[in-house]
Amino acid sequence: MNWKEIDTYAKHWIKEAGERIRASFGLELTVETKSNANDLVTNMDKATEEFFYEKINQQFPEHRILGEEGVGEIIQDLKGIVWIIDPIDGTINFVHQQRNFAISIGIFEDGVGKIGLIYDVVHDELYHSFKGGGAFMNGIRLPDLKPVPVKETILAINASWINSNKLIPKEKLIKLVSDVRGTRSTGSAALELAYVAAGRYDAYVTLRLSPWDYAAGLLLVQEVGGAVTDVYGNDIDFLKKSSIFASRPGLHEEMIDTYFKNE
Ligand code: 2AM
Ligand code: CA
Repeated sequence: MNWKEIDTYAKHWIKEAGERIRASFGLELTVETKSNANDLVTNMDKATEEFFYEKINQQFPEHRILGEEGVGEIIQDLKGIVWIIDPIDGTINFVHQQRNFAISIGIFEDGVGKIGLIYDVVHDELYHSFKGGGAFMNGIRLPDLKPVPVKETILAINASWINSNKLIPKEKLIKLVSDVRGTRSTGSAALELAYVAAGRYDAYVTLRLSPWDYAAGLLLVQEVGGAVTDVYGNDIDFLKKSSIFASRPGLHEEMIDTYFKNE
């Protein structure tokens, strides 16, 4: 398998897709809802996923695609090469802000993550990782993550999880947000994970994400020595929805034991 070639095409296509999204800002957007009134999808989500499908299918017909908008075939295993794609992660931000969204692509071989790509379209920042080869932002290598104590942590968390969730007692999350130095919420899981990889956030916790939201970000964070599991410390199954906890090394165990595990 020529991974250098796959990597070059993937980077080229993600930039081209971003260019198309930027060009769409002047045009009228069609917004529809999916599972609920806050679950948005636009014509650009669909067009962008179709763009990747056509490019990948033409260049690498044996590769498969697991995409949020369901353009590829139904995927029930990760045999061979699978591209896990979120054409626009942070669709609410895309619709309301025209920023703080990203294209997210994780490329896997027989279930092993090889390439992670997250493109912050508006800021023209491309986060990229290659298994064993490091992680980069616009070609600049991201240094390995060093531990920080909880009291110095910038934690990315969406406030709605503190209000109600099925996995962690509310009181524990309230204690966590008061113990850390500060909390942030960006509204794009892919960007939040990219920021953990870049050291801008020290940890990110969320209680329900789909594979296309976290696949690329998980690879980026792991490539710089960070840890990514579910909130109880279990490995992630890339075919399932999951809670996600990503953080600097060291911090991971402490936060799970103190704030997430049910006694
Ligand atoms: P999306 O914009 O691609 O839908 C927002 O906090 C983050 O969570 C975004 O990355 C968003 O992805 C994702 N998200 C929103 N609703 C979700 C749901 N019901 N299940 C899984 N992920 C969701
Ligand atoms: Ca999406």
